[in-house]
Amino acid sequence: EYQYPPRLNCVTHFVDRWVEEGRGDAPCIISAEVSYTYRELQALVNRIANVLVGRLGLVPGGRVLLRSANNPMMVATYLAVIKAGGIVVATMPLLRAKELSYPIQKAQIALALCDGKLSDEMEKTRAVAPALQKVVYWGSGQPDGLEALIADASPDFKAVDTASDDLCLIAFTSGTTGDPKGTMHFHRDMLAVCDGYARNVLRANQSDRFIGTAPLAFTFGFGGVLFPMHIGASYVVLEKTSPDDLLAAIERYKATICFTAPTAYRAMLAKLAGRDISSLRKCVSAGETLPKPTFDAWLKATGLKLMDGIGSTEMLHIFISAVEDEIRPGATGKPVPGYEAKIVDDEGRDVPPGTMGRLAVRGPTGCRYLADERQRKYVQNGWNVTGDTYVMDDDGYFWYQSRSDDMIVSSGYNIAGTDVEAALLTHPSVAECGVVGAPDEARGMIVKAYVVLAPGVAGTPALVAELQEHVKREIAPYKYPRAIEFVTQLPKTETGKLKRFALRQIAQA
Ligand code: 3SK
Repeated sequence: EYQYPPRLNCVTHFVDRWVEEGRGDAPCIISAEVSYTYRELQALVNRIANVLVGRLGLVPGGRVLLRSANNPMMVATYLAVIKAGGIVVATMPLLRAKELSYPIQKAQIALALCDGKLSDEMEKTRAVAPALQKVVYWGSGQPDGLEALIADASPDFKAVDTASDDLCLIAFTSGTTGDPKGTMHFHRDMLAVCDGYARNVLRANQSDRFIGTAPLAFTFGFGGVLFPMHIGASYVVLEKTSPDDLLAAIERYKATICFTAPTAYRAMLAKLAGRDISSLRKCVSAGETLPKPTFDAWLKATGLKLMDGIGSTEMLHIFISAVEDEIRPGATGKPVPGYEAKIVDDEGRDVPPGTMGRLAVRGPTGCRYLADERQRKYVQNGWNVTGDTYVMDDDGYFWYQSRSDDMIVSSGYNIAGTDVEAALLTHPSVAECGVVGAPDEARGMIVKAYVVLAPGVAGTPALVAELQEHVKREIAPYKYPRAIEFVTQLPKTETGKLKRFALRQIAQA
């Protein structure tokens, strides 16, 4: 396992091989608008790859920004960039120009492929990200749009001969402290997460139909696409991902394996009446911690045991997981075969079972940051030190305790409190603020802001709404503070720094 040929372009494995092996006419990508067999997806990927290389000047190792909601073209462009020897930098569709400019400048991205629906923010981004030279839109109907460019491109394209340890993806973290980190992944990593998690833990088969709601720009989301393609199964792409949309799609497409966050399982539970989701046979829960009551309620309603898992952008996908026949409700599970996990103290020393500490992991993927001094802090002796506090019990099960850093995990989204603080501080009524996570039954956590107002400003409900709208305009709307409390002062250290820990305790009280 985890032994790959020295020359490998992973897309040949996920797409071309099925056409060569006689599964070309099997369904691959299914959506409400358009569906593709493996052969059709291969032709589309090849056309885009031809345009990337022949008309847009992509050279091996060139980085391409992808920006889209979840749709079949997002999947096709992702695979085409990699097949053409390029490196994907996929970004969350809701990010604003300010947030998009960082990965563009850091990874020196000259070319972007973008869903036309997101053109407004993309155009604004050009003004603040000088590295970006060209943007090609799809779904725009423009004469120089992607569909026009691929119309006369050949459906044949020989995958660029990459090494298995050539980069194919730079996935940016949400950035708790300071700037987001670019995590680097190789062609072989894309196969390793399939050989590790999907083959050993998920154990899907070719008749499985996967479905999920995580953004494909998030590696949790794109894993859901790779896993079926690894075995020649199919994936239902959902552009609209509300609980109602997910339930309707499971029912309509008879999905068998669902990947989503606990928040979505809880929301679906409230809407199950009259729905037939009996096609489901496996449900994976990740992106945030899975509380035991959610596990119990899903089991009662559907007869299915949620398979909890923790992954990270650094490690590409899930590295600790529950395994169906060995599930301990409330525990995340045990390391995926090929991965090792342990608990360390603040100095990086191993601690005995039963002791709380930071979760550290190593395995066939992960641990490489793009030109980042923080590599030293987060990767110690080959172990990736995560931002999660865990306990390992005597039987080797890992139990989540809390985040060790300032990340707020809300409905599966990772939100850095510092991002929200920076956005609030651009409003003239805000003198000071501190943003932390507050417990919430539906979302696990919500973003809560404590705001000290500028002199003479009154803290009214109208101002709460105004500040929330302001944040939504400044940064990705999902980061807005769902709760805002006006305070006269914030807890501070002697040197005047915000005591985030104290604020977190107040929010949790
Ligand atoms: O647990 C997570 O949040 C995660 C992050 C990245 C990739 C996969 C997963 C499950």
